[in-house]
Amino acid sequence: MPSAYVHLAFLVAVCCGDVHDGLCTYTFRDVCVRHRMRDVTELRAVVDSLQAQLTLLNKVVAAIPDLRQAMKQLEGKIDDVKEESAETYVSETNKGSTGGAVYTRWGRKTCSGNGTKLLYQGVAAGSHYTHKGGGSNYLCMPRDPEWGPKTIAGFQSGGYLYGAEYEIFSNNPFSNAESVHDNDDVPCAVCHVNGRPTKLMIPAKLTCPDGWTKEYWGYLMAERYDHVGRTTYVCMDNAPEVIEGGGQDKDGVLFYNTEARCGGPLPCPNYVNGWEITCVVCTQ
Ligand SMILES: [Ca+2]
Ligand SMILES: [Ca+2]
Repeated sequence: MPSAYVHLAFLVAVCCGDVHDGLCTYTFRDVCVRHRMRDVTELRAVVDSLQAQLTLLNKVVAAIPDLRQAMKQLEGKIDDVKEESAETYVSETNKGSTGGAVYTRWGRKTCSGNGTKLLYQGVAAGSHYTHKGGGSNYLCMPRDPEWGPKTIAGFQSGGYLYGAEYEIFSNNPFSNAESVHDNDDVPCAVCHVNGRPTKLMIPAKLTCPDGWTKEYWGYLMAERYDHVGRTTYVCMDNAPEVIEGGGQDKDGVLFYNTEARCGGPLPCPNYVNGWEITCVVCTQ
């Protein structure tokens, strides 16, 4: 049996190998032709596949310059993002080290500016409007005072502190005029602004300089012109709140609107006689 297989293998090799046609029978030649036809078909399929791959490869090669350009642009953008990120970090770090600004929002109980935090809510106070001495600034007094270890009962003729009222009987320019009235008591909020270390109050302006953040706007208020006690000017919020139950006429330290007076160096007619001066509080 092994010798028969060897003989058969020999004939197939001769017929298909094109060595000598005389040794081949029709059957073997036919087998070989069919084998070769099948080979040719498979070969064509392989060639077609290779051509398709070659076409694809050519397209990829053709796209390489564009890809390189796109990669360069991408690398540039990555560098920009890295740089921006580093700058932001430095900026935020610096902001953290400066601690931010603190301002009093007169007439309000809360802080509503972007990034602000209420340090405490209180009531406005100061020296009596009939007193010549004492402090001249308005204070924002906490509602729950903490006392020292020793206090002395009675008055010993020191300075006196009084709560504050709106004196707006005849001129109430506020945007919520129906909610705030003459003799109402005045709240205040002390606000911390994170990351914006500088605070600025601009009288007679409603807008802040470029790059600054508006905290609030309002009307410039102080004591009345003919009262013996003077106060600092402060910016009262344009929509002030009141302290509940504080509408009686008790007086104390008072808040009056400040009106423009022409006839002097104030640049009129930009300023108008009798108009209430506005204000804006800005931070950066
Ligand atoms: Ca009053
Ligand atoms: Ca007026």
